Amino acid sequence: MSNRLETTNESLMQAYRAAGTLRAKSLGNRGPLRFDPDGQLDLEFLESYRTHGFYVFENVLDQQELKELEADVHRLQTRAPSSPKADTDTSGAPALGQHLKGKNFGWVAPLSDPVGGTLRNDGRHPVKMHEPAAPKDAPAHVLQIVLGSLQFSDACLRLYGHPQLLAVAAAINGDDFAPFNEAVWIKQPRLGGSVAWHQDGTTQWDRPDFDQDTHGFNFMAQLYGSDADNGLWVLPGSHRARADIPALVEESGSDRLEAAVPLICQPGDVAICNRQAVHGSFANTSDKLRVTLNFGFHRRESVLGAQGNGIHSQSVAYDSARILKRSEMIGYAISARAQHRPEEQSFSYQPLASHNFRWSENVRDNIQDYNLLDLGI
Ligand SMILES: O=C(O)CCC(=O)C(=O)O
Repeated sequence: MSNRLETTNESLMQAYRAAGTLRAKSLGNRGPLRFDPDGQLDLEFLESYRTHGFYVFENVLDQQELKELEADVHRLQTRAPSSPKADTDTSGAPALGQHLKGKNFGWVAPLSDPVGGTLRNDGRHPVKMHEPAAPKDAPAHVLQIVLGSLQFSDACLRLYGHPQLLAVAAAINGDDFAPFNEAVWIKQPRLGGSVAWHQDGTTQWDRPDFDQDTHGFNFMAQLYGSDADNGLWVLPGSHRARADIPALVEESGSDRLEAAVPLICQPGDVAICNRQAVHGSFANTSDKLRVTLNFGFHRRESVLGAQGNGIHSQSVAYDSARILKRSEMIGYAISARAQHRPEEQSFSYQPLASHNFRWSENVRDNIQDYNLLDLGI
């Protein structure tokens, strides 16, 4: 693309970011997690979440938790393979996860969109995003996603056992909620690629009992915050039905979907985003790093008996044994958190009420490749 076109695109993006930020701030779908004196979650957020398809819980993670997550994400980046095909890290030591079956590290060419407009992931990213020119000195690839993150980071494992967030999962998906998957998204400053507009759910749209919560939701915890420059964008209210993304792009005249808004978060805020909402992120041309810790949950009835989508794990029909096995990670996470934060009231996860999953160094090997059992629908 010529320099002149690139400059025009960037100035259109600047206007879009400014307008999107104003729209995002006007939605009012944000606030702290509130509990009554008996420890019951205040459900007032639900109406706003169900209207817009996403909600930002402010100030959920304290400084200590953020520091621990930051240290682990830093270690993940330095211990990851040094490039997509490498089996050593940047220091030449065997890279993290080499012995695993799962392919957990995802790469992207700087500022590119490798998935949009292709048939990858069941074709759920139908339109390619604009790809700004990469800086001349950019590396060939940058790390964009780490999957199965709970086996690589104890801080991520403990975050997964966060009692207040698990209470939110129960409020949305029922006490017997089931896992989806976990990932660390890393949007490198001036290099991070796009994630083309998509709805996550692929398999359950035609269920007779389909509703706005059928494909579950993701928590998106922000390490450094996020905004219109580097954040995820969501099309408010788009979670109620399957969207025609090519038509939306055509109506908008570009990948700058009209009416979409960015997730505006401070460090320690945790958003919830419906997996049916149209969402995506632009290439990160800003100077700001974004790290999002994703972990999602489903209704049990959405996954029980469902055929896996084959995107996150092998496509098989999910039975209750499979769901229980994958849910063990919730048990380990609750235990890991309780040991680290003994002053906190732990979450009691109903499906494991008669089990005792105790986290210790001795069980670390048990969670290797746990994400081969991700529940993707
Ligand atoms: O955080 C991002 O940029 C992309 C996240 C996303 O698309 C997802 O979680 O489905």
